[in-house]
Amino acid sequence: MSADCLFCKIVAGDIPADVVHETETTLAFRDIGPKAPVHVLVIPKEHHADVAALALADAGLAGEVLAAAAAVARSEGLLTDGFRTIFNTGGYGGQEVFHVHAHVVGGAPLGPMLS
Ligand code: D5M
Repeated sequence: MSADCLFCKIVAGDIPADVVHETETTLAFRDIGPKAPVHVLVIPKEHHADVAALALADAGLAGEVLAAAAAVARSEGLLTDGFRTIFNTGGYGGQEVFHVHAHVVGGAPLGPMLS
């Protein structure tokens, strides 16, 4: 746990979240400002700043985050028409919360990747 981390506070239950999926090591909850009909964030409960740091520190846990993202896509009904999984990383990547999270977005056509 990182003291000033928003998502660590969600894991700890200190800040409420609309949780849609949970495993021993991961948590998934709806984004507070959804950019699509379905917009869920999937995080490891353990604090890692971004996906690059997570993959270097614990590739197995990175895989568990991806498996949780796929489980969310299935439970949210996104597997038939498709969805997008995004890890914003660092300043140029547009990352605002420095606890690694996968955005799982779908429920409508999303257009070209970088638009
Ligand atoms: O995305 C960070 C995302 O985190 C952004 O889409 C808003 C979301 N966010 C911020 N605070 C909350 C809370 N409290 N609940 C749910 N979602 C939240 P990034 O990739 O870092 O730019």
